[in-house]
Amino acid sequence: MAHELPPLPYDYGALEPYIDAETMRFHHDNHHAAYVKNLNAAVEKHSELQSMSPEDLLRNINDVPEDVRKTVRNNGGGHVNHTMFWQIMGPNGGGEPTGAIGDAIKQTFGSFDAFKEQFNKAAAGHFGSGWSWLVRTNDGQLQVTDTLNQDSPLMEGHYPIMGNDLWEHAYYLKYQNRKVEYFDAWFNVLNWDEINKRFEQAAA
Ligand code: MN3
Repeated sequence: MAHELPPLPYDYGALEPYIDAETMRFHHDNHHAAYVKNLNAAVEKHSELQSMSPEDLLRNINDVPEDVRKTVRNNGGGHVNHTMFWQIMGPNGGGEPTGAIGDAIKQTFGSFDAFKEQFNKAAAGHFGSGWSWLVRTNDGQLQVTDTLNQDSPLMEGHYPIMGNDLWEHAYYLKYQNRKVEYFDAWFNVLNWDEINKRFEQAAA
């Protein structure tokens, strides 16, 4: 079964003024679509990969045949990372985290502000393209981390609860070199209900 580009769960302009409609349109319709297309082309060559979810492909990346491993890593990662990215954002988002993830963040980092500072420090300190993450590690801890390119925390056995896209395509049209401004603005579009759902899935 072929992998499919999930529809954006809201209008292109729904995250204005923090993320502009043009960026969202290019990012979803072109960038994410390309990851899906390339992933499908790669798994087409190996029937045993075709029944695997994109998450399972990443969890088992070292078992993926070598001729397509890098393509699956980059494009499977791109597909899974962006699918998460659209879901954890939304209109009327932001504010303090609610529910279980709000409690867990306070417990781990001391306060939401301290967490946000650490998260955005990881984003600002990341060189080149990649992602900044809040993950649940394989031993059950919350941790801020970052990955290169489209690498997924799933490859390390960690569960990505939320992540920000540090590629220039995510912000350059509106923010140009002011990426720290984008990292800060991004917290205003977070959908904490969805992040709570992912926190539950992480523990399951
Ligand atoms: Mn992207």
